[in-house]
Amino acid sequence: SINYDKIKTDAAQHPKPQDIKYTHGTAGFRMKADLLDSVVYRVGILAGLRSKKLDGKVIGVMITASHNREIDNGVKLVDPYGEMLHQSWEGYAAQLANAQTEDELVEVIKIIVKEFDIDETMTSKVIYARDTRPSGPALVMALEDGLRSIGAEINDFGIKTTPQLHYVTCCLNTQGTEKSYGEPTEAGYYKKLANAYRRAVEGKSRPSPLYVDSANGVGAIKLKELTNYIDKDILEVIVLNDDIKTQGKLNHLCGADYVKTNQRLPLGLNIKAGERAASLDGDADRIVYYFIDDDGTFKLFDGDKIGSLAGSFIIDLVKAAGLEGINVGVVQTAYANGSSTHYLEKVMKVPVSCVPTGVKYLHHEAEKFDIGVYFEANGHGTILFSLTATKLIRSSKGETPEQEDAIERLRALMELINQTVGDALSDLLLVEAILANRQWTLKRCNEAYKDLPNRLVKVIVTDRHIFKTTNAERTLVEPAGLQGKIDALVKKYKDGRSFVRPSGTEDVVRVYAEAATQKECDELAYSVAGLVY
Ligand code: NG1
Ligand code: ZN
Repeated sequence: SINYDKIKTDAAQHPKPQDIKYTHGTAGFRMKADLLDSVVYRVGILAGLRSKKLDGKVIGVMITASHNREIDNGVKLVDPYGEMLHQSWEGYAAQLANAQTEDELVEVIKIIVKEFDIDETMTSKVIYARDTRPSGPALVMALEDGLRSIGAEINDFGIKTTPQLHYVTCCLNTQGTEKSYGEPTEAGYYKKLANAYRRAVEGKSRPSPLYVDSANGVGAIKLKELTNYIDKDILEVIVLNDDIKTQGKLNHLCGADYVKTNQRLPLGLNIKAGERAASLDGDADRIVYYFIDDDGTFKLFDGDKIGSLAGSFIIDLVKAAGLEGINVGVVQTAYANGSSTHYLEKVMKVPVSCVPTGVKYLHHEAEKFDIGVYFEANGHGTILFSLTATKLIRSSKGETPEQEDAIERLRALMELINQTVGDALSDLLLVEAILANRQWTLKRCNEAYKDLPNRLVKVIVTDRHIFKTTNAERTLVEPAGLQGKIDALVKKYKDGRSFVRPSGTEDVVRVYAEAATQKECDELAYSVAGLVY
């Protein structure tokens, strides 16, 4: 059972700094790395408790700050099938992190044990990984101390992408069941994706080379590893921004977030007209594509575009397979470009739902469809196949060679897509597979719809917690009266849309605006920001 004296002694080695209030946001805990030691130690304890509660199922812990600065870091828990930590535990995670003394910490642990009726004698198993940040190794040591304090079995998965950790966690917990997700190793991950890719593009000619900006992060090494499993005749990837050694380079003027926010090429990548490239983020769970148009302009193909491309491809395959009974839906957040929503609903006739920001909301909503496609505009997303759809696709036999071919492509896509979480490497293969199947250039894909000009601005406020939203974050309920003022501004602009919400990962309020022209959209964004400030 739990040794509370040991916890008190161990915890004293990882004291909580005074005067800091930790918040558990959409991505777990995230802040400057030098403030995270006590938090990560305690997350180790939390992971052990969570595993005990779930009868010894394996819990994942990822140490990363994704697209944020190199000096930041973060920690998040992964539930047994790759989902984010269950919501009912988030409040306790924050309480654990904020317990000031060792005695208070033990009190919170006892509350958690009682609240969730945890069997203290149950074994607990935890697997963890980290990205390439220099602060990673020290934080892993703090995590291991926490895991030892609670007596968990530990499994160091090393330097990995976030989605690789989600994959392996899910594999470990589904081994030998009907939901078995794959071989629980890094090599198993590459083999699964590579085989699926080969099947998905069978008989199709290879797309032109893809340049990849890997943000000088973990994605660089893992993408190179993945391409070693794939024949050069079917995929040619040129990995750039792969310097994970030089300090200060991670996400600096490059990576998916930089490209999406600034709508320009990253440093270190000079593509020419007609060429296409993609950028990963610091833990390789986001990807955005782009190309240079014939007139030399930069064209972004972001998460909305990828989601729409994937959604329409899957719908066509389902039809071609004669499996119309399978319903396909798309899930977006308020940040989805208005044109993408219009295209999906009005042109593709697909049901589209809008949910609050955060993977857990998107994921849960996508589970309501037989095939649920979800992508955030920033490039984080995946596609979920329900158990019913999976079984149907696996067992169906086409009546014609065309039907059989479509069914086989769907089977390959089910394997290709990392269904545990958005995965830049898996999504990269998905986009490449669609390009090969359609025999389209990215420019051709981009013609499906034209993005409305948009602007996202950060506003630093004294207290972002006073901003409360409803209607999937599109409407402010507090501070009272503010929404009315925003509405009045929006009304002045053709195709105008704007909303304000507090960030779940940074100490800022975000303002988003869209309008018919970039000038009007910027004007709208900055006047709404003026109201918030
Ligand atoms: P916040 O900081 O809550 O806006 C950001 C992203 C989310 C998601 C999370 C988790 C935007 C506008 N927001 O959330 O989409 O990716 O980080 O990393 O991009
Ligand atoms: Zn990320």
